[in-house]
Amino acid sequence: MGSQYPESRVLIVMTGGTICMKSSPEGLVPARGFLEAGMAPRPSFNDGSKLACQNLDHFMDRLCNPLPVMTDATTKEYLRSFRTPPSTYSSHIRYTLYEFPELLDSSSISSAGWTQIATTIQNNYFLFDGFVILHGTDSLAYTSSALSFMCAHLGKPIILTGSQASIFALQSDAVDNLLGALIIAGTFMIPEVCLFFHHNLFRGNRTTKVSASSFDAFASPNCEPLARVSAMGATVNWNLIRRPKSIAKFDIQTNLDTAHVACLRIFPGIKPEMIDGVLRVKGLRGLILETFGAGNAPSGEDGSLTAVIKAAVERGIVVVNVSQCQSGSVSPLYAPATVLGNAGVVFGHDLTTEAALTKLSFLLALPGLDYADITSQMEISLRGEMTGASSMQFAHPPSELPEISPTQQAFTSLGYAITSGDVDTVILMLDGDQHGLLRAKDYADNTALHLAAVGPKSQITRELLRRGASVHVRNRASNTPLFLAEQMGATENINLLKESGAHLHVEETEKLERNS
Ligand code: ASN
Repeated sequence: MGSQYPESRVLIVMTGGTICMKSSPEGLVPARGFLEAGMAPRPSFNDGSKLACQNLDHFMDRLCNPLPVMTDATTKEYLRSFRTPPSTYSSHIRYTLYEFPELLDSSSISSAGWTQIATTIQNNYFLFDGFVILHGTDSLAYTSSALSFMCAHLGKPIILTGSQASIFALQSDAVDNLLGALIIAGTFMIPEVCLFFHHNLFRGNRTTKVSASSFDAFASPNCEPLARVSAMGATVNWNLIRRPKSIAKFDIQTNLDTAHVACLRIFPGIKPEMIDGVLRVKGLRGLILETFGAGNAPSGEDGSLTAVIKAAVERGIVVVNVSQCQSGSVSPLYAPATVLGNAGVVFGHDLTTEAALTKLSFLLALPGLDYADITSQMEISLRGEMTGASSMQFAHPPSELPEISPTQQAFTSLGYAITSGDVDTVILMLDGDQHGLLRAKDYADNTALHLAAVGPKSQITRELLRRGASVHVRNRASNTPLFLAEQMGATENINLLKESGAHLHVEETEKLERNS
């Protein structure tokens, strides 16, 4: 069935969770066949169209940069794809679903499961525009946080979601959550690990599960949602979206060291021996301490509680202070928090426990970091997981920033400077940018990077990439900046774009071959 609208491509990865569960004598358990039984029969997930590219060999031939670990199985999965009807954004989302060999209740997820998810994304990174991970809600905030640290130089959306009731239940949040995640992943170039739930798109490493039964089960208490979905469509808060700003390709760090990190909640009456017991677990390398309010803990009789913590720090254990409160931050505001700081405890600012635990596991797994490197990295934001320390105590309420639409005049001037190779003017305009010029598009949906890719100065391409311009955005003809550069033979731009993770789509390679 033909359509006037373009298609984007999304890979859905099914790890398990209530969303795919069915009843069993033991209670709800994950069930296989989600694509055929849960999605394909629903018109909102399937417009009945066939995939244009039917032949496996043909498809494999046309793949650009196939990764060596790309498996036939994954490609066959891709060929079993379905397409949504056109969205509000005048495009279809074509998707397929890869089901993990073992589907989990997410309470059993582990570092190995996170590695499996990250590896699946890496193996298929070049084939899809975005990724949706279906996962149980119990540990969803942990997995979202872990993946955010594991994915470096991410250029495409990874959206995790699940549901509180199964897609096979009469009353369920499954369709809304999955459809919302799918449309956002296939429509908006949000290069972050996100969690979509109950109409909100959150930064994954800011989330926490707040309800065991409500459909409104997740919150992101210290960070506004990145986007909200309403009857009018999605409103993206582009001012909050982080973009990779280094010229580097997408990469993953696997095997987080969760085995040597613990988490302990302080309570009135806690004894030094209890804390010491945890701190002396064989091989322990890190402890997340959930303290009262702004980071306070009892110091114990004659400072005995502080003493056991100080001794552990001296043994090289990284102890991180996070608050038991849902929102706000730990800081040396009160004496007890300062005492902990003086004992060598790291201030975790407004990190959630989930983010603190996974971040520390991530840093402990990174090769070549010593104690000082790890503690200093714990105090700074790596993936937007914490608010800057200085804005903590007297933060103004977040302003209602309107979505900034660039004036056509500003973009036209920028386009002129790019095409005439006027590096100074381009830098001046980007430095003083009030219009969202990196995302702005011309009449043919070309971004500044599309124009620079065929412009006379590769330095301009570099400046745009350094500021976070996306290499994956396509213009109206469905072409990326790399395709335009290849078409022109602009070698320096081609190299720069590839170094930043750009790759060609199957159709683009075919077009280049036809025209050569
Ligand atoms: N126990 C389920 C899980 O996390 C809960 C859910 O998905 N709503 O897998």
